[in-house]
Amino acid sequence: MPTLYTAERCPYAARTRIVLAEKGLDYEAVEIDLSDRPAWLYEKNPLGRVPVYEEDGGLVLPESAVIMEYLEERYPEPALWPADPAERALGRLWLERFDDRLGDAYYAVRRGEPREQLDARLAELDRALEAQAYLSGREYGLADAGYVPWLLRALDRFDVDLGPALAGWLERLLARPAIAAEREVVAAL
Ligand SMILES: N[C@@H](CCC(=O)N[C@@H](CS)C(=O)NCC(=O)O)C(=O)O
Repeated sequence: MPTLYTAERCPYAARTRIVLAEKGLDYEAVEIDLSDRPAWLYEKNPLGRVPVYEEDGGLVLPESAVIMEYLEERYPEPALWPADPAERALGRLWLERFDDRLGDAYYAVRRGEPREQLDARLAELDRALEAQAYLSGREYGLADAGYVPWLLRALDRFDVDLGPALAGWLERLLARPAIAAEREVVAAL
C-alpha cells in the first residue's frame, strides 16, 4: 500500500489527500510533526517538507502538484483533468500561478500582515468563477483541488468573506465527499 507523509494542518498535503480520496485509493497516512521533523524525512525530500508520496516499488515523490499529476496519470479514473485540452491547460495554469493568485496573499496574512491582498485575490477568484463553474472551466478537477485547501483554511482562520460566485464554487466542491472530509480535518485542527 502507498504511504503519504502528511500533516493535517498542511494545505499542500491536503491537495494530495483530496486527490487520493477522489480516486478511492487506499494509503497509509504518516502524520509528520512539522515542528519536530524526523531526520529520515530529509532522505525522502531533501527540503524536509510534506507531502511526500511513496510506493512499495521505491517511487518517492515530493511536491503536491507533481503528486497530483502522477496520481491522475497512474489512476486515470475518475478523471480529474477536463476532457478539453484547452481547459486542461488553463487548469495547469491555475496550479502554476498558485502563489500569485492566492498562496502569497494567504501566507502574508498568516505572517500577520493586513488582509488587503488576500481580499483582492479572493475578489479575483470570485470574478473568474462568475463565468464558469470550476477554475479550469466546465468540469471539476485538479485546479479546484489545488486551491480549495487554502479557501477552507482562510474561512476557518481569517473569517474571510467570499463573493457569490466563489461561495457557489465552494458549495459545489463541498458536495464532494473528498472535500467535505478535508473541511472536517480543518475544523478539528
Ligand atoms: N511546494 C511544496 C510545498 C510544501 C510545503 O511547503 N509544505 C509545508 C507544510 S504546509 C512544509 O512541509 N513546511 C516545512 C518547511 O518548509 O520546512 C508542495 O507543493 O508540496
